[in-house]
Amino acid sequence: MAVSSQPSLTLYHAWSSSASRKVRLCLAEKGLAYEGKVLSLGRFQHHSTWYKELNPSGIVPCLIVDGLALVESNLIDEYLDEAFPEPALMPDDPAARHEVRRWSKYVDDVCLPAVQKPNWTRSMRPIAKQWSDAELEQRLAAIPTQERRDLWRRMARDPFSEAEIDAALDILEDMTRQIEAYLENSGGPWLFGQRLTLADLHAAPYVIRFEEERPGRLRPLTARWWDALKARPSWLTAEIGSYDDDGARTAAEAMEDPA
Ligand SMILES: N[C@@H](CCC(=O)N[C@@H](CS)C(=O)NCC(=O)O)C(=O)O
Repeated sequence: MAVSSQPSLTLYHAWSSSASRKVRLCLAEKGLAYEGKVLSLGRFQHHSTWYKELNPSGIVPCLIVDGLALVESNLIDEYLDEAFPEPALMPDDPAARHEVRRWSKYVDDVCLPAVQKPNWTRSMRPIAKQWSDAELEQRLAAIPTQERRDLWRRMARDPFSEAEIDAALDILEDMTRQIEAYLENSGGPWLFGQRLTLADLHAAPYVIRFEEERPGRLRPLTARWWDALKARPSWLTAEIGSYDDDGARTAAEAMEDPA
């Protein structure tokens, strides 16, 4: 529930973006009200000049707190946990806090690049393959990093092979094995025991995509954890939809570029 002293929060996000979903889940668990602004990655809104003034990396999400732009989903969620301490989404023990941060970094460093392969093949490839060479070069010039320019170039001209997508899904499967080990170790119901933490929320967007791509493969403790996560009110509030539905939704709801 929003309290009257709450600063104004505006989230620039994309419905199907895993990093955006992490922040929407955290906002929902904290019961924070915010204004959501949906960006269309297919329309390149995140690479427009006005958006790069908010987030120079040209990626989503970006949370504006009383005019200050916060970027990087892990860091945004840690900010939210510090600024709005109830309910706490980090463990009390410093070693466990370190481990949550390590997990969040692993998810961002390893699982995000992996999930992009099936995701972008589904959503961005149909758009990017239609660009002429001139249009492609013009779009690439607006992208701040070589890594992302490479990704968009691949979507336009050299799509991921089935073997590459399969290898990416293997990486996500390995993540689910690690989740099982955490649950065995902590005794559940959450990765770090009795308290739901950012570790659970940060894994969720990658588990949903793994489940969509390779259904029915979660191990027993992970399957129970997954059901419990999806049963939380935050799942509905954060509007975590199916990947394909999110695409249609974006087309209908993406914001207008500011004049
Ligand atoms: N480390 C960043 C990753 C953000 C990120 O890569 N977002 C993706 C969507 S999940 C994006 O905006 N991609 C657009 C692009 O690369 O053009 C975070 O966690 O915020």
